Amino acid sequence: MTKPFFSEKLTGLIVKKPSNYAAGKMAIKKSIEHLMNEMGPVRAFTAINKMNKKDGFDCPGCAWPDPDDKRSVLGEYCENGAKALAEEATMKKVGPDFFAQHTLSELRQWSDFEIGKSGRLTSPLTFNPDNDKYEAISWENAIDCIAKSLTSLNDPNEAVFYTSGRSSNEAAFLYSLLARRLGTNNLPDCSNMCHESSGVGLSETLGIGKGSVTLEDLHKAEVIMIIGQNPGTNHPRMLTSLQKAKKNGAKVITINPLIEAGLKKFKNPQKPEDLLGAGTDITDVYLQVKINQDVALLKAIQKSLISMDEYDDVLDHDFISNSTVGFEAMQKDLEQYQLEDLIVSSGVKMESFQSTIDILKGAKKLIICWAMGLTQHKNGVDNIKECVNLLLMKGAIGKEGSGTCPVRGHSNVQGDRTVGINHKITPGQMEIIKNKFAFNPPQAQGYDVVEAIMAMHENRARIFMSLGGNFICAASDTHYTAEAVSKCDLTVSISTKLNRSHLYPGKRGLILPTLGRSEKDISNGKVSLVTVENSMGKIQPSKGVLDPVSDELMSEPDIISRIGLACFGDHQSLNWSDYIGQYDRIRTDISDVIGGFEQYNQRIENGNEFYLPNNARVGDFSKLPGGRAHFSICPLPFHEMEQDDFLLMTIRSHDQFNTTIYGLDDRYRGIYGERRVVLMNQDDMDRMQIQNKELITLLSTYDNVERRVDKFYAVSYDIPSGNLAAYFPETNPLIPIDQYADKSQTPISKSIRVKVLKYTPSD
Ligand SMILES: Nc1nc2c(c(=O)[nH]1)N[C@H]1C(S)=C(S)[C@@H](COP(=O)(O)OP(=O)(O)OC[C@H]3O[C@@H](n4cnc5c(=O)[nH]c(N)nc54)[C@H](O)[C@@H]3O)O[C@H]1N2
Ligand SMILES: Nc1nc2c(c(=O)[nH]1)N[C@H]1C(S)=C(S)[C@@H](COP(=O)(O)OP(=O)(O)OC[C@H]3O[C@@H](n4cnc5c(=O)[nH]c(N)nc54)[C@H](O)[C@@H]3O)O[C@H]1N2
Ligand SMILES: [Mo]
Repeated sequence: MTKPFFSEKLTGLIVKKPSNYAAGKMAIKKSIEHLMNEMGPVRAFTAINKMNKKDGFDCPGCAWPDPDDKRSVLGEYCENGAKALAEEATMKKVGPDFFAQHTLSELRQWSDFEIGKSGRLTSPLTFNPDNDKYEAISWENAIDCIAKSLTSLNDPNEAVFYTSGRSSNEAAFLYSLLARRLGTNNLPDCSNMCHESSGVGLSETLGIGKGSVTLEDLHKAEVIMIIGQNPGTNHPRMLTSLQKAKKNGAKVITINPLIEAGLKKFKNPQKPEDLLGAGTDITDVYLQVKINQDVALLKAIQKSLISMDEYDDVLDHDFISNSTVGFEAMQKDLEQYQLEDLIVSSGVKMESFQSTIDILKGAKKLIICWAMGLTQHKNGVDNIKECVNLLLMKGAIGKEGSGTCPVRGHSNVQGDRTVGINHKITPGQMEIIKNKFAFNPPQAQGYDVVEAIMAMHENRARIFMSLGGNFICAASDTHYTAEAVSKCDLTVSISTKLNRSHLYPGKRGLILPTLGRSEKDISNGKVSLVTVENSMGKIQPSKGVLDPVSDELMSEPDIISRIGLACFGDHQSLNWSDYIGQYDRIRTDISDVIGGFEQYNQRIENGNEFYLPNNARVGDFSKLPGGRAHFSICPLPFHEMEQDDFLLMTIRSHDQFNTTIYGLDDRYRGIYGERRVVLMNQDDMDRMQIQNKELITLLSTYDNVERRVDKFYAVSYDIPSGNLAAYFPETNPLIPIDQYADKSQTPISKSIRVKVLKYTPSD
């Protein structure tokens, strides 16, 4: 049997009643606890007061926008923002002395919580296979080694350049330039595992892979649908916007297999009346859909609205005929389905369905928000297109208070893509790069995450660089992925904190420690600023305020410039040394090659921010075939299930940021002290004679290959029968590398077919 990848240590499960609201006093208590434990009072106070402020730094957590106008004097942050800051700006350190004491084999036995909590990386490190330890290396030698390895490849496509979404626009732009100057578009990034399905679905239907709404739109909407998203944990500041929208009269419809606390009620920690009183109800109608039955439900909604339109003014016919194509075909396709069948498949109650229709029929301003509950399925792209269908029927695109709102994950994942991190080639882009920098950029599409892993496994790729992230844990098929990465000749990880991916280096392995966003990035005696793009397409400056945890840290843009310089030297048209410590020059070059960034430096002066152009926001579909927005025909999803098969969704607890584990509680769901937990329906447990808190094994079988994770507590929970939920990344070994969404290749992290077995300890 394969050795377990993640530590199977049990940490002491306590189950309480799930919370029926989010935030409140406990959120304040937890924020203070995390800040104090990691940073101490002075550092914590200095930083938290500047987070998400115009003269400060952007929160290193999620990508939810800050208000355009007034920012709260109490601070524009939430509990999980405070945790993200505490985790990054901790005073704990892992320097060469730490690595002298621990071999990698030993560290692999630690839990991810223990690895992460060990502290910040302080010095460049190189892996010594003779003693199985990391040892200090100078910056000069590390960069020299990288440059020599990159430039001596037989084929530039043997190098892979992964990006996580924390990096600034400046760093990401240089990184994409480095890859292309080398000659490859192998630029996989975390969005391949995240909102890629949104990007593909939205581009094909609306001509832009981003959302169309602003915060102001959200405040003006009549109806907001929140599908497959858990904002109470993952985008807590969204609840403030929802509270405002509700105050303005908006109705909220939620579609989710779990009843998430933050979608029930919000007690705004910044409002005394909320802390003492009842708080704000968020959801008006809660549709407890079965996993991956959103297409069935959305079709049922569309069918009902179309049938009512015969008598009432339900659809926006002017918009449909002037701005869209494909409505008749879609309407015709819907005829093959029976309304009742769709509703039964979706699993929602008839009464709630009816209330949904009552709300939607008269509504003119509709926004649909979504996240991973829609994107991480085999039909992830269709899920998005079905949302677009509904919006288009209602004419709810390109007008105030309406539109698409894919809620992004990492704080700058959207900006990284905008400035060039893309394995796909956008038409004309390579030509612009060629003209500006006088080299021939690669014309072939590069690898995304799944393709990069396969290429490394098959020795077609042999250098793996990562700008942030924890690739091995975040990707699927963990054992296969770890094996793939370890096969490389060289792995390079530009990181703030130690994580499990560092424990699986290639034949040579380098860790380059970098500044976090909260830290001062000083060059020539001045603190530099960088820029980021939030989930709604606004560019804003970010400037760190804390003293760096170590003198040896180098900023991300400087590391990349130095690698570029060591690889290619300076040339008139691409002068890497010009970029070092001079980010305004990077921005000038971005403005020359990326649309929408004209006068970049001027427009961010004095803390100013600006929106990028967005065709869907203004209802301009001229770039799409036929010059109109597109309705789509999407089949119902199909899962080949045996009687005792379940669909498993892998989700985030309240105490984690992706693979970074802040703590062991999932407070809103009433789970404390333990992450090895599977939420299960009581009827299913009865049928299988599984006791509450009994240990189980999850087994996934695809193409006759068995993958398993052992020793998880089954916990009785309000979840549809046949569905399971467990935390990522501990369950990622269950997802086969080749099971991903059509077109976007996003792994099927939210609908893994598994069997539940009683756990039997092996000797
Ligand atoms: N604190 C914190 N903040 C974060 C993150 C974090 O880990 N911690 N991660 C960041 C990142 S990178 C991202 S992408 C976002 C992720 O934000 P979310 O997408 O909110 O994160 P998940 O925990 O994956 O939750 C998915 C939600 O979808 C629901 N769901 C699962 N399957 C289905 C389905 O088939 N249909 C429907 N309708 N719902 C379904 C789940 O019950 C859950 O409520 O958050 C970002 N913000
Ligand atoms: N099963 C399952 N798998 C999933 C998901 C899921 O829902 N289910 N979600 C997917 C999603 S949505 C995403 S976005 C991916 C996330 O994938 P990644 O982005 O690769 O993973 P993270 O856990 O966010 O990366 C954390 C690491 O980034 C480094 N880091 C943090 N801040 C910085 C910084 O400022 N600079 C640098 N250079 N490094 C930094 C630290 O070393 C930290 O350990 O995971 C995906 N994987
Ligand atoms: Mo994400």
